[in-house]
Amino acid sequence: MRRTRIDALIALGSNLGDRRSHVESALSAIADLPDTRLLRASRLVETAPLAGGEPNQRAYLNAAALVETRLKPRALLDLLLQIERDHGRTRRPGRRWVSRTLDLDLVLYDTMVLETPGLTLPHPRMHERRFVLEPCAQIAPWVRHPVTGRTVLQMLGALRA
Ligand code: A4P
Ligand code: MG
Repeated sequence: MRRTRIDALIALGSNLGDRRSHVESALSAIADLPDTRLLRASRLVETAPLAGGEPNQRAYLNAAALVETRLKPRALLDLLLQIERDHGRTRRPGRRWVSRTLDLDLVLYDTMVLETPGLTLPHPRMHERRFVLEPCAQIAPWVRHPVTGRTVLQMLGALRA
């Protein structure tokens, strides 16, 4: 056994092309990751695009997945970025919040707090995003933010207030 199993939360989003197929196929790809088991997947939720991004974007389909993994966080993120590329995701430097076939964010990796150029944990904007917290609350409402100590359900409740 290489290392202990860790629970991680992944957020999925798509607003370009066949959104449902991209998100469902990404969930299958996550289930097939090495040393990783898909524990729970949320329903797909349609959400309005964030204001401030590219104008006139289509609505997103968002979802979340809870996995148990033996992969280290950077290895897990690299495989998630590969799944994005496999689904036609392209990036143009300097452009933010543009339409995408697939976005996979590593929201939480157990209680790890990390700030490196390529990976920040927890995801720095998770607590303020309904499109992340709502699907996460379907599958893992009890999971806590390692810095604030608040559960996913409490963070979602704070947005509703
Ligand atoms: N990166 C660092 N930490 C992480 C992490 N924890 N998880 C790095 C994933 N990636 C992480 O990501 C840029 C780089 O962040 C990656 O290469 C990785 O090394 P990106 O996906 O190209 O950036 P982005 O997604 O365009 O920007 P940003 O600010 O991360 O945006 P978000 O937060 O992903 O938001 N509206 C709705 N309704 N639903 C959505 O899903 N998504 C966005 C994008 C905007 N509006 C939306 C939605
Ligand atoms: Mg992203």
